[in-house]
Amino acid sequence: MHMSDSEDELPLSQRAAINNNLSGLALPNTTPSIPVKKEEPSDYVITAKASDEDSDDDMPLAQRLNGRSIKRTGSVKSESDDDEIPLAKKRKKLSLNKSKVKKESPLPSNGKRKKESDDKPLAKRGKKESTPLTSTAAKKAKIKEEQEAEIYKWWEEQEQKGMAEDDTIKWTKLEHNGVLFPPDYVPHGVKMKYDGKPITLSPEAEEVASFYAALLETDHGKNPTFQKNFFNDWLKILKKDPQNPKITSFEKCDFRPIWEKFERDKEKKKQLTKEEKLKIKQEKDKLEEPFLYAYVDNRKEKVGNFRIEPPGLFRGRGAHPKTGMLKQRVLPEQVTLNLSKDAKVPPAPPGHKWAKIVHDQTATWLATWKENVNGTIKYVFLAQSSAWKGQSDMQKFEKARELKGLVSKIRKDYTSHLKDQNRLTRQRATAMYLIDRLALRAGNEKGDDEADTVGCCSLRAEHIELESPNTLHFDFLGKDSIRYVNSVAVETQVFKNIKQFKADALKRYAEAKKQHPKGEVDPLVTSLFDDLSTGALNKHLNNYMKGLSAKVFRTYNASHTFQKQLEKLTNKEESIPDKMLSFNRANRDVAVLCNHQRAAPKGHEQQMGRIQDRIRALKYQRMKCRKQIFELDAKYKKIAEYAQAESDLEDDWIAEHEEMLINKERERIKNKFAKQNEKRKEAKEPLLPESQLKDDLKAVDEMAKRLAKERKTGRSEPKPSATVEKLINNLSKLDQRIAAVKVQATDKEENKEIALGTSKMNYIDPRISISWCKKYEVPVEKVFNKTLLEKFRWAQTVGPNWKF
Ligand SMILES: *[C@@H]1O[C@H](CO)[C@@H](O)[C@H](O)[C@H]1NC(C)=O
Ligand SMILES: *[C@@H]1O[C@H](CO)[C@@H](O)[C@H](O)[C@H]1NC(C)=O
Ligand SMILES: *[C@@H]1O[C@H](CO)[C@@H](O)[C@H](O)[C@H]1NC(C)=O
Ligand SMILES: *[C@@H]1O[C@H](CO)[C@@H](O)[C@H](O)[C@H]1NC(C)=O
Ligand SMILES: CC(=O)N[C@H]1CO[C@H](CO)[C@@H](O)[C@@H]1O
Repeated sequence: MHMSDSEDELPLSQRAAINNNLSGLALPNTTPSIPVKKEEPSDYVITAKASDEDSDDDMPLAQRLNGRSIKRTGSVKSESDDDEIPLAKKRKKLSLNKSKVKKESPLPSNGKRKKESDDKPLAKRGKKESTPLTSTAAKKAKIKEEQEAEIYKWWEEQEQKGMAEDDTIKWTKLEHNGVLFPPDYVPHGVKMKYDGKPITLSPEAEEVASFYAALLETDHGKNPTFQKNFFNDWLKILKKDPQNPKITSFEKCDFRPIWEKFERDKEKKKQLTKEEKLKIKQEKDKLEEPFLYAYVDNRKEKVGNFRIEPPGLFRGRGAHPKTGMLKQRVLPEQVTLNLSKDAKVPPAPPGHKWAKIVHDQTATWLATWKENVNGTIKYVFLAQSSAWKGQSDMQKFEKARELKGLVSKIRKDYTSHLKDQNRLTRQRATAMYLIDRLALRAGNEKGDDEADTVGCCSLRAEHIELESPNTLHFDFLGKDSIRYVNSVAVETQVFKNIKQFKADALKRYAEAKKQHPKGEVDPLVTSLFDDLSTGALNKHLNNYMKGLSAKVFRTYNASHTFQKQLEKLTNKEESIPDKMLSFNRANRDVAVLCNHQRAAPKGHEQQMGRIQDRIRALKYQRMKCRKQIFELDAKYKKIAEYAQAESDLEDDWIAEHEEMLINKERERIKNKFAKQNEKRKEAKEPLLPESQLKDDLKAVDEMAKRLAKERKTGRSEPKPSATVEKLINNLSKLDQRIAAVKVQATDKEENKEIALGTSKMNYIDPRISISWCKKYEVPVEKVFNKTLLEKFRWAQTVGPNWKF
């Protein structure tokens, strides 16, 4: 049971976005803020949006200046206060060599728990020599071992070289096979209707119509913005081929015939046999195989998402103004590959050529292209488990730990600057306070075409209400259009400052209105921090520590809070499910802090219902078990612990449940019979006679009769082999299982509107979780799924007493 996989319940569209992040198809997220990143091809204008979860915080200054800049008013001597900042503390070298790590992970002295696990990487654990291996298990273990031999354990090396962050050389040899393109479109020929009549479309127009038709019954398909954007783009495609019918009205379009075709396809797909499904999967695997790995300095590394996203209609999160627009097919002519000079250039698909082949040794991307809807640059990187990603992750968390040592100085500085004469300094100090205390994003400029989302520097007057004496009420759309609503009591001086900035902003608004009574007023007029740009803020942060950004504050706060909460909540004596509940609660506190909210998953109520059913089914077993004990020894009837009734099992429910059990048993017997005969058929042995099935089913009828009788008598007949001891043993097992499922239910309910994955993946130092697991004897697999285990392999070396 993986309690952590909250993303599984996300609506598909969001899941896709998350997977996208996972795959690394995004800007690198740990690059320092000021220098223009080498990884970003400079000949593109990069929109102030990256698909990676948080890369916005780190938007380099130069890019920011590409966009509109908030007007600086009255910042007379604004740069001078940089001089007041003490030199950034010298960065401590990462010292994660082996001996140090060992020292940090002493085994517990009580000897209670000398597990093989402590210093071994996870992949080596869990393989007990004593376990007899079946031949397939042995094979699997062997493959695993071989794979492990290929893992580059960079964290065990003395010197940390090639950290992904700077513009140093990252590789001398880089080989890979490029990217996998989605298959070409194959027209289905199903005619949609226009004005009630079937129409014939060119393949390209049919393809785009089909994108919409597939979504006909979804919220997207019914969203007017989505419809409008789709329709506009579709008209352009229709005009490309003069043979296409003249279409002018969306209302006259009837996409249902295509939708129905897709529904039929779905049905057919469901009916495929196992073999057919396997064959499809094998074909897909074969197609993907060449792209799975890259070779970096002759080291085999998994590639992240090497698949070019197929064309489709853009969905976007929140009320994205571009929702429904056509995301065009990406052609090889748009894709640039990064390889070493001596590497073989992979052939482009037949009839095509690559946009460019480059040999950028400072870049860690393998391929890049520009997506047409947002104009975002997409990259193919190595997988999360790769050395580059791991190194940049580790560096990110080391940076956050470094901030731990600096934060009191930073706080002291901004606290005194809150009252500075200089307005910019005051604004900056106020923003710093919000970033530090509220874990807000820095926020950057956006083009008009993006959903209206803000971070700290782009807060406007209308986003904060003030309540005396010192409470701020925030309400704005943060990144990915997630609403941030929060009320906080702040320091008096912060309250005063915000009050002043808000009054100034409203005054500017009134003046602008006076000057252009009819025209629309630029919303930026009401910016609270009108003197402060994200770039200037980041520059200021960099004076404390290279690479310090709002994101480092978030990482620091998230990790710090998580560790503190974990320590507070975990109880050594608890069961593992209870410990996991504590873990998830600490994770939840962090997710709330980072505002990682989500809409309750669509199936949540049903899922909760199913869990309740499971609890009831277990209670039913417990009830039967108790009654059987009474049959064997009536004295237990008088012991309160055994005598209690299952209060929430109603008679009607019991009858229904038993009917279900009986039907299930019947199905099971029939299936077993069919399977046995299938096997015999293959082995050319004589088949079992139908009469045997009949006999087997008779036992079920008897079970039904017995249960019906037991319902009347209120007793239950124990198995012939049953003893009181065995039954009591079973009873206590049932108690445990019921408790575990109840904990799971609580966890799920508390998780309903919080996404744990993002903070776990991006903000919480994995070493905290791993040392917690070691300290409290919780298997690491309970807290990290497979992806995260691989991603955080480097963190496995910490011991139970490691501290963030
Ligand atoms: C455009 O940006 C949004 C974020 O606002 C993102 O969710 C989406 O994936 C981007 N679109 C494409 C086609 O990449
Ligand atoms: C983290 O943020 C919270 C506010 O959400 C704040 O109260 C707390 O002081 C911060 N903790 C650290 C360690 O920065
Ligand atoms: C105890 O539980 C196990 C598993 O649920 C079951 O197979 C067994 O028959 C039970 N023992 C008795 C004596 O009923
Ligand atoms: C593992 O968890 C992460 C974050 O919690 C999630 O994004 C990812 O999809 C999960 N992967 C798998 C294979 O379940
Ligand atoms: C897209 C692109 O060409 N990016 C970079 C690739 O590497 C060269 C240097 O080898 C850079 O100049 C490019 O900007």
